[in-house]
Order: sequence, then structure tokens, then C-alpha cells
Amino acid sequence: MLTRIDHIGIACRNLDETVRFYRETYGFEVTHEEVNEEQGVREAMLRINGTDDGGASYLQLLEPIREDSPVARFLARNGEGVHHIAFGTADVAGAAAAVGGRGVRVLDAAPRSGSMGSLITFLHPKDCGGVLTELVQAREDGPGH
Ligand code: CMX
Ligand code: CO
Repeated sequence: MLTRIDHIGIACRNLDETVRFYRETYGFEVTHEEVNEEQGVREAMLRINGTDDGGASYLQLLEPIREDSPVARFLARNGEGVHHIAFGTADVAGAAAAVGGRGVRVLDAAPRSGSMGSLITFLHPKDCGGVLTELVQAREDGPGH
């Protein structure tokens, strides 16, 4: 059902400086950058490795674009650091329904738009041992690919 670590989401105050840290320290390069208005973030995806389900694992660097967004609230409370983990699946709606059936609160009534044309949904951190958890169906995960 869940076949890879799709990404680790990291909250930062300055996306460009954080991108520079990951490039200069580890040699990781930005694969993709976008603004997700709905999620209230400007983000950079750094592809780290491919995975044996045909997908890939990324770091997702997140800078808030408004004060009333989840990442802005997280930064105000905790400062910079790991914000969430994301598991990849070929069927995000099915995976969310299955996990929801085990008593974990699914935060989105239906999947929303994520990075690079993906479909995403979040699980409540209080039902996941304190870990905000995201489920991701990459654009190329779906049927017909
Ligand atoms: N990880 C772990 N715990 C978290 C958390 C996080 N990222 N964010 C909040 N919490 C905890 C808080 O510490 C708090 O715990 P206590 O009650 O023990 O103090 C509790 O959750 C509620 O905190 P809050 O300040 O009321 O938090 P919010 O109003 O921001 O709601 C959450 C929390 C998870 C429902 C909200 O952040 C959310 O809906 N997140 C999903 C969307 C998202 O994070 N988008 C950005 C990423 C986009 C992407 O990946 O593409
Ligand atoms: Co994410």
C-alpha cells in the first residue's frame, strides 16, 4: 500500500539560504520549485534517490508565504526543523481510507494538490505518535503510467 519514503518536509524561514546549505554541504540540487497557495508555502524539492517502486525520495524544503499557514505556525512554535514525513503510494485515496479505518484522523476530506502534480493528504500528528504524516500519489504513480 505504502511503497516508499516519498519525502521529508523541512520547515525553514529562508528557502534560498536553506537550498544553499543543502547544496554546499551535501551537493544536493533542486529538482523543482513551486508555490502552493493552498498549503501556504514556497517549496523546493531535492531528489535524493530513486526507489524500487519506480518513484523517488526527496527532501522538501518549505518556507511559509503567509502567517496563518501550518508551516508559519510550526516555525513560531518550534523554530526551523523537520515538519513532516511523507509516504508514497499508487492510490492515495485508497491508502487514506485504509489508514482512516484504523482510527487515524485524515485531515483532508479528499486529496489535494501537492508538488509536481501529485495528490496529497495529511494524517493528524496526534494520531501518529507526534509525527505529521503525509500520503502522496506522484503524478507518475497513477494508472496509465
Ligand atoms: N508535527 C508534529 N506535531 C505538530 C505539527 C507537526 N508538524 N504541527 C502541529 N503539531 C501539534 C502541535 O504541537 C500541537 O500539539 P499540542 O496540542 O500538544 O501543543 C497540536 O499539533 C495542534 O497544534 P496547532 O498549533 O493547533 O497546529 P495547527 O493549527 O497548525 O494544526 C495540523 C496542526 C497538523 C492540523 C496542521 O498543521 C495541518 O493541517 N497540517 C497539514 C497541512 C500542512 O502541514 N501543509 C504544509 C506542508 C505542505 C506539503 O507538504 O506539501
Ligand atoms: Co510534503
